[in-house]
Amino acid sequence: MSDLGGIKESLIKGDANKVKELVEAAVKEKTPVGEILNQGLIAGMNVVGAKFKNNEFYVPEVLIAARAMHAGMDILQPLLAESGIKPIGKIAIGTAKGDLHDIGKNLVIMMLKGGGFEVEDLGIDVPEEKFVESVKAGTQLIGISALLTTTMPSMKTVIEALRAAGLKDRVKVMIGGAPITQAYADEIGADGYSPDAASAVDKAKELI
Ligand code: B1M
Repeated sequence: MSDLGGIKESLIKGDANKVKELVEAAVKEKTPVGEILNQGLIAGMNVVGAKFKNNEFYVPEVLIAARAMHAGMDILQPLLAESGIKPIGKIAIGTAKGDLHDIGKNLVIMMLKGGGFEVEDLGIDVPEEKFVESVKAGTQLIGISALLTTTMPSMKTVIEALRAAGLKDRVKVMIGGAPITQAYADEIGADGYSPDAASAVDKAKELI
């Protein structure tokens, strides 16, 4: 029998080799891919998210767990495409134009992937045109991360560009980053704000 609990626990511990080994074994035993994903990898990442929220885990533990999740996802990804399991939604995330900070953005991406979303990483210093293109290609939620007070205004530019392209009612915009607040999100017309990577998953589920 597949050790889905073992996958979950190894992911929480950040043991990428063990996660890979157990996911491979589960696939060999013909365990449905959705079960491996939901009861193994996503279940583990949910615990990591909760521990991060409660300050029981810090950034390094989350990054190590995320690496373990990737080790499992690398095996499941081609099988997921074949099995027709649909992700919860499609999200594109980038760091605001002019901003090179990406540690927080990468954490948010890891957590969203762990939460069952398909995530496109648009990278750092992302101009508004790139967000617009991604919405044209079917993205349902745009995520923008900013760490500098000087790059915060470019989040508003993205929202304006989406409006100008007539796409704003097709997509939700979520923002985050150390200097960002709910008040700022309200001010620029963003649909959501989340203070940390774990809450970003809840917010994305609420918005999509
Ligand atoms: Co920079 N930097 N930095 N920096 N840097 C800060 C942000 C700063 C606060 C340091 C300081 O002065 N005390 C300051 C900003 C001041 C301000 O604007 N108020 C600053 C500055 C000034 C600069 C430069 C201008 C320095 C210079 O060159 N003179 C320069 C700017 C470069 C640029 O972007 N154009 C610069 C450069 C750099 C490095 C390249 C050296 C490096 C970045 C490396 C990298 O990211 N690959 C760096 C770093 C590491 C920092 C600090 C030390 C750490 C940032 C970080 O990664 N935090 C930072 C000081 C600090 O915070 N102590 C600082 C950890 C990360 C997990 O947290 O990103 O907040 P955070 O993400 C959180 C939440 O905010 C949230 O979830 C994450 C996890 O919980 N979240 C989201 C983030 N994005 C989200 C998106 C969401 C939802 C939630 O939805 C879409």
